[in-house]
Amino acid sequence: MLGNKVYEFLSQFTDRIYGNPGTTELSFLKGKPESFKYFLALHDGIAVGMAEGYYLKESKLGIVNLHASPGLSNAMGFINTAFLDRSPLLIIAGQQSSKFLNDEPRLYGDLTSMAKPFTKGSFEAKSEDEVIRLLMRASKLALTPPYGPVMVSIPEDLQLKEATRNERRKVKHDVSLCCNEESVKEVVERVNSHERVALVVGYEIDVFNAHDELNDFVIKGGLPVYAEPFSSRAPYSGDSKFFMGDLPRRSSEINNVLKEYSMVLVIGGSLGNVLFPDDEILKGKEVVQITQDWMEASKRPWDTFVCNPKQFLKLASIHISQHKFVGKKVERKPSPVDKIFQELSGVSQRYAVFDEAPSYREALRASLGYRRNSLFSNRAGFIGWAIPAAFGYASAGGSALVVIGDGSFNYSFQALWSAQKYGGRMKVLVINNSGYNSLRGWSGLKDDILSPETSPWKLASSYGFEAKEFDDYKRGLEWLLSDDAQKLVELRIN
Ligand SMILES: Cc1ncc(C[n+]2csc(CCOP(=O)(O)OP(=O)(O)O)c2C)c(N)n1
Repeated sequence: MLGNKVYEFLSQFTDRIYGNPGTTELSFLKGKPESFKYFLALHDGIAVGMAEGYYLKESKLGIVNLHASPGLSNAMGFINTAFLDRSPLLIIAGQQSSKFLNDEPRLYGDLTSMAKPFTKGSFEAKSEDEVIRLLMRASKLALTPPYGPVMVSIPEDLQLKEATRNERRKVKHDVSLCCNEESVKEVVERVNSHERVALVVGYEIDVFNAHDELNDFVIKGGLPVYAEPFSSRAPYSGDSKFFMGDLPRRSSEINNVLKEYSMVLVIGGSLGNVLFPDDEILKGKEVVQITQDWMEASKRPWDTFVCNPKQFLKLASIHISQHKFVGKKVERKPSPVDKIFQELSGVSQRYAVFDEAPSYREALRASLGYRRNSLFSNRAGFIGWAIPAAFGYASAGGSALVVIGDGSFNYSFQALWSAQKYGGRMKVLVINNSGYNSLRGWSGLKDDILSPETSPWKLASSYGFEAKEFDDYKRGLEWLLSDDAQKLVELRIN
């Protein structure tokens, strides 16, 4: 049966799938061997977020199962987020029976068109013999840098048929994105010809595990380091005297921070991912950008080199000359949560922190600092991601701590049901400031619309996820972190 062969194929990447099935996926479930785990999510999008968290822990292809047109369309926000996060996912959606697609029965949809804007590719099998080939194509596409989600739609009747083609080949796929040595030298010569150069680094440093190479380059060059705006993963974990902080959320503020530098070298990230694009970024300045991501590079008006940032840094360290260190730190206003987060300093040595506290991201980073593979958020500005992603991470044996606002909590707390069912070391800290504090702050509106009052700890408890509310933050954090049990603590700040 084709269904068995599909799992045989998938098992070269992973031993699990995250999903939420319906009638059109029942034939897909029939082929599943006992050894292949299926993590049930109580919402289609949440399954995608979980698969992203699994990838963040394991650096392996995350596999998702979604239900035809209702499930795929319901998951779009999460798929778009995985696309912008450059997370490699293989999304397998069930489709109605291949013989009657023309009748457009209930659950039918044009799945390939639906998924197209949010994926690197989307395909639908027309026959049982085509399925494994399409899965092969999709997994290669997902795992080619820049990584991303790819969707394959399989009509439900095909899974139960015998595929006559016998595809036993394993997928061997290596795209290392080598850097041209001459280009690296040319870039470094430009850096050496300037006295004041700022380095802006981003999430690709963590994706490619280039922290040591970056630190070496920074020390040899004596260069100040800034994190890209809204960095989604630790962009730096080196000698902190060189680290000047995270670039702000507004492009005009970024221009202000970087105005004293005559050249900016961007490695492994983006200057374009600002929340408030209120000015042209670095207009007229000499900027050179190294990224593995051709989609990112093609959007920028300055010189871009598409190659592996780890290899770039390795080669660049040979040629960089020492600059007189001059750095201007990014200023940050004190936050009412500073005292809470100071209690968390050091926690990222025990837990990967999933950040979704919109008002407090700078405060959280200031207290935790950056350590490799220990801080995750999404690049899309999407709330509802952190709890599913943290569970996906914990489901693969990682330890995860979610720091989340009460507003964001309400988008996907159903993931706590999966956490409670399947286990995994997972903690949740909810900062409850009575609704959408960030939106109140930016708008100046005190409107009721921006202040939904909820009790996240009660919602978590309803799924059997141990949860409490505390007035005393020290006691609350002590209770949360005193053992390995799954727990949620809610702290109210007003
Ligand atoms: C999917 C999605 N819907 C809506 C928004 C808009 N949004 C941004 S922040 C925010 C409020 C978040 O509230 P909370 O988590 O309590 O954080 P706070 O604003 O209080 O810091 C909303 C609704 C979004 N970013 N993503």
